[in-house]
Amino acid sequence: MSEQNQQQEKKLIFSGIQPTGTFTLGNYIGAIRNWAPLQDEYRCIYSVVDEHAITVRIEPAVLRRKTLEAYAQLLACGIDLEKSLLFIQSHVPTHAQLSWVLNCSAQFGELSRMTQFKDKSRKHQDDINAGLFDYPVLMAADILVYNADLVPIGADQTQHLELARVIARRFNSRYGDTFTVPEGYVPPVGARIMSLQDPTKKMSKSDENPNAVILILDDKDTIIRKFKRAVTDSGSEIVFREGKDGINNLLTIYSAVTGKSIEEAEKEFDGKGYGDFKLAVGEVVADHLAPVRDAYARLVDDKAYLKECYTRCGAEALRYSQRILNKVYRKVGFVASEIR
Ligand code: ATP
Ligand code: LTN
Repeated sequence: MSEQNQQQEKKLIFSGIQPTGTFTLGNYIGAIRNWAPLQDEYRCIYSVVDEHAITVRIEPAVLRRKTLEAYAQLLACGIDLEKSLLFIQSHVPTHAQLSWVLNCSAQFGELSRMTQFKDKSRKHQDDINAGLFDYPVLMAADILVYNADLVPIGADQTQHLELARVIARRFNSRYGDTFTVPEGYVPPVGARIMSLQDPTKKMSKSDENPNAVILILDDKDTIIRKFKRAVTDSGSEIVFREGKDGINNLLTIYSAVTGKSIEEAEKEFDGKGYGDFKLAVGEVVADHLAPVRDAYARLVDDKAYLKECYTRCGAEALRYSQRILNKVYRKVGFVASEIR
């Protein structure tokens, strides 16, 4: 089989991440680090979704800076542009164009039931804008405009993916077979990394307490200090058990980073104290993230290189998605245009 045919035989993956801050160890273990190994088996298309980011208030200068930083962080985490595409969502207008068409296949009731919308409208009561409500339709467009087969997501995004599947099926039954109905791919280990200060809450980049969150660009001393301060319990045993949320979280992190099972980790630390264990987790996390931090430092100031990367990938994503958008426009009955 020719290399090009093999390439076309491969299933297609799409995933996106919002540039709303430096990525956390939770984003990394639950999402980003799973993207790199998929690149050999699948054709992968990844995007920094800046259009999603303006559904909550963000300063224009901050968004611009964070978008470029997010792009550099993803490259530093191993997205390989020889194998995959990585682009900025607003550079590829087909997403927003398809999202308008899909709006007319999405129901008000469905969108009202989305828990992220309910959470975010509670959090931003002074700005419950239509974009916040429509967020999942743009996400559906991101995926369907490439006819992606598989979508790597964290557990919190499964409701949005299910809606994308509903919209795809509804469109197909109304207008004839057009979209692939995508499958979700939730990573088996570390789908939910918890806050170091309140281990009943997920680690989140918008947390106001910096000690609760490990950022992938934190230096070694900072990482070790944050783990030393991690909230645990009044016991002394390093075992994964109900009620030991702090220790469970640290064991999950240790296991996700070293590749050892939880049982192996429990054995390794049998008889040791919490202090030693926290230090060991801090060490392995810092060593694991060091190459990411180094690669990021090399990339982030090379604005010309970043521009060349996102321009090339964006142009290719546009070409690819334009074909699918044209088909959609034909199916819904828009008059063919020579302008596009
Ligand atoms: P924010 O604080 O801005 O809401 P966040 O840190 O919660 O952001 P998102 O940008 O919503 O993260 O998510 C990016 C990706 O990282 C998603 O796929 C999400 O499922 C995953 N993710 C986020 N937090 C965690 C976590 N604590 N554990 C595992 N995966 C996570
Ligand atoms: N909603 C996702 C980000 C996102 C996404 C996508 C993920 C936007 N479009 C398409 C997968 C596929 C989030 O907040 N993590």
